[in-house]
Amino acid sequence: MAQHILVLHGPNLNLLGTREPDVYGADTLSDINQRLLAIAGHHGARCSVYQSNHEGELVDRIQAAAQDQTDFIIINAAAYTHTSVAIRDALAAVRIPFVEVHISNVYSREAFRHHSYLADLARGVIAGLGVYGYEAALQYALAQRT
Ligand code: CA2
Repeated sequence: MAQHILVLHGPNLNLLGTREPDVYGADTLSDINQRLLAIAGHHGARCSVYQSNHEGELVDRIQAAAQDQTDFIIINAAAYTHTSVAIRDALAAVRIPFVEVHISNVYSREAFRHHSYLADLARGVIAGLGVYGYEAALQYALAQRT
């Protein structure tokens, strides 16, 4: 069966391309998603994308991933990265390998962005490469196919 990759975007990432382009770049979330879907399709993989501003909805989508044959998760939990035990617990519960992505270099920003509730469970963390970080994570996920 084809590999199934889920890309999760957390709160406010629906605003990408409309505000703070100096921090987050000019691409919209739709631009990013379209590129990821095209790359995955080119490799014969299935890719789903999901954005929510609500913690519980992200938890629900992670739980659903355990039922829909998702093999790999790429997650930018945005601000929930730094606050959410619930998203951490959901990722730990489903035991699906994941990469954590941040568009900005969180380590060059405020101290409260330096801690992640997800990072120690992740296969890896990509931060500061702009929206290219999503594509790098996708290439990694595609390379995991057995
Ligand atoms: O750098 C990242 O990708 C972040 O996950 C983005 C989060 C921030 O809380 C994390 O510390 C780092 C914020 C996402 C907000 O997205 C916006 C996009 C455009 C305009 C305003 C906010």
